[in-house]
Amino acid sequence: MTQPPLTLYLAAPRGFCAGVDRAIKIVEMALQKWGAPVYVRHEIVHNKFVVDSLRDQGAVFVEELDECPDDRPVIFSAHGVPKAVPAAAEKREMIYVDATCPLVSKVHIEAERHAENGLQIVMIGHAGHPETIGTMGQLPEGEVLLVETEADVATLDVRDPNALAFVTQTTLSVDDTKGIVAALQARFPAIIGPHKEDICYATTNRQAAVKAMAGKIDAMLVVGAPNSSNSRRLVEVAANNGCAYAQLVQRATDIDWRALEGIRSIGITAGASAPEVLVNEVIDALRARYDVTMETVETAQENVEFKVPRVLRVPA
Ligand code: 2E7
Ligand code: F3S
Repeated sequence: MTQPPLTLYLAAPRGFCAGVDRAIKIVEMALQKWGAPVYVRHEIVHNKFVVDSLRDQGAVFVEELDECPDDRPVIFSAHGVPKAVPAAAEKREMIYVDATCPLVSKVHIEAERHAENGLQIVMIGHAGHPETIGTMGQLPEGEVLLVETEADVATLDVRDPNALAFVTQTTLSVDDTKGIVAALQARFPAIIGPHKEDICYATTNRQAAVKAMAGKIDAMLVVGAPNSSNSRRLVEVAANNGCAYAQLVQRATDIDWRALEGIRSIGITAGASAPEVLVNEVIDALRARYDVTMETVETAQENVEFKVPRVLRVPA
């Protein structure tokens, strides 16, 4: 039986970023150094496949430090943690390793520096997301105000409109954030911020690749988890840029084949926490049903690498 033709556009860059790579390696190194169990506070990155495979190697995932025993090492996830978390680990004399992405640590330092200069901070981010909780938790409660939308800017109750700075989550929509930053600058002309925002290179590049293909595809599949902020943004970017059907899939079994009926072209990308094996699984599933012609849509090349500590340092 002949299969219907399908042009598959593969986004590049896609999938793992340097911060994810580093965080996973830190867990693997900790398991090698200390043996199982090694505790990990929060999913090291938001991907079930990654978490399950580390769990198989002896990692134990918990949400709070209280759930860890004093005498086993604990790793903090790539998304970052409030200052209170390492402080509590130190008080309990625990061994801990911080796998926070260096680009998130940079934002933490930025926020602290602004506060030292007497500025109140506005964080653009998603309420309840661990990165937002971690960044806001670098400073005492009330020092960081959260805005999620342009509408939130209008109702912000600040201490002094002339002593403000903003920081952002690293995985936001580039386009939505532009609007929020513009609204902040319009209401508070003296507000200080980074050159544009704190959205990281990986988020920016993955969104740009999706944008470049969104107008020419009938459907878009984003490989990623429902709790992965950057992956969900990729679905939105596709939908907002002319793609009629954009769906997040954790793996091939999530594909809704009925929804794909009649399509002639499809785009595939993956969030920063989604391993390439899952992308290949999705491609194989498409190949089983269609006569696939593949094209890569490359909008940037990435060569970012973050050093993994050679020896995991135990805090003094
Ligand atoms: C850390 C940071 O684990 P993710 O899906 O996280 P998000 O923040 O997108 O939900 O992706 C990797 C990652 C991205 N940002 C890890 Cl701060
Ligand atoms: Fe870091 Fe950006 Fe990845 S903040 S963990 S490089 S998505």
